[in-house]
Amino acid sequence: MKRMLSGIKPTGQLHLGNYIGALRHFVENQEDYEMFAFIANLHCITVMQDPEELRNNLRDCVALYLACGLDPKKATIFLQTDVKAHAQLGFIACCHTYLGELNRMTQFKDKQAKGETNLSGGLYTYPSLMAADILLYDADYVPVGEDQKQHVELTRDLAERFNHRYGELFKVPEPLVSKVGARIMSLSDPSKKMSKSDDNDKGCIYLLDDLKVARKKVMSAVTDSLAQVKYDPQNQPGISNLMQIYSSLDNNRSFEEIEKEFEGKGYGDFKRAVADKVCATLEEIQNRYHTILESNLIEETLKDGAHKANAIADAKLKQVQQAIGMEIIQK
Ligand code: AQP
Repeated sequence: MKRMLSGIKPTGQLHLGNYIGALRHFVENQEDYEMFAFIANLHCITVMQDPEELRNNLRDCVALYLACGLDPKKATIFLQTDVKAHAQLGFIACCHTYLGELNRMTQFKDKQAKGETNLSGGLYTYPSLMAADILLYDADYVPVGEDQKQHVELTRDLAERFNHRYGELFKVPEPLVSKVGARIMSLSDPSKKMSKSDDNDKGCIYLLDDLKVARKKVMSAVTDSLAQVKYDPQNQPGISNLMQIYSSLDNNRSFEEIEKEFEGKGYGDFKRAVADKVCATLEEIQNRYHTILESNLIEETLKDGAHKANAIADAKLKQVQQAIGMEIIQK
């Protein structure tokens, strides 16, 4: 069975972009692949976190993985820090990454360009850690949103570099980026990605948003004055973004079908239909989330997941350290 790995960093509350671009694919893929889904709690401290908030976000992130449909019997769900090999291989990967490569990573460049100050060394080198996350498990595929594709490409380069220098060590993974929903945009500014760290809350629908609040965010989403429901990201970015959301939450219905459904209707009708779909999805997830919080499924899932992940990651780390010549005694 082919192996797949992906993670989400709990830098805030998970949002609809995380669900559409990543989580729903984890859930679909757990049926056909050996799925590893982790919570990237090392990556999330690359930007300053409030400890209390982080603890809550971590718990919510695991609960939401489960509430969205990840099944601990089918997928290995674990916390990154419960598997120490991530940090260890992360450092080794960092030592094999060129500064030029890190300088080209757009996520860091974007934050720099926005004039953000006090950016950490961890944020700069995080693509190397992400490469280690993937390579430890010899993942065949990595389902990601569009923004993370560049990091998977760096991972491929690093895998090939290691294999060339030390002999066959790693599988070269493929990024899996879905055609629809790989980049859900902010509802209040469709030129920007929907993001946990967006200062403007109105643009981002959180999976745990109150349903009335979520509905209001959709109803006040920025559109245009062309008065036609048409998929045209260039000229109608707001409407096209809502169409991506609508299609993703309705079995990936084609844009042509959606255009036909709303031919001659106003934006109000279309937004109401999108809001209905969003609220139905959120309601289902939230109901399961509350049940999960009252059980001990979170603890059980993480314990079991860490056990399974450690067995694979430790063996791979040992193999790498031996190949590099970092160990004296061959255990
Ligand atoms: N807007 C999005 N549309 C589609 N996919 C998205 N993803 C994130 N935002 C969108 C995908 O979700 C997975 C987990 O991402 P992450 O939380 O680890 O990191 P991120 O991409 O940096 O997400 P945010 O929300 O923008 O976080 P902050 O604000 O902390 O930087 C990835 O597969 C990602 O592609």
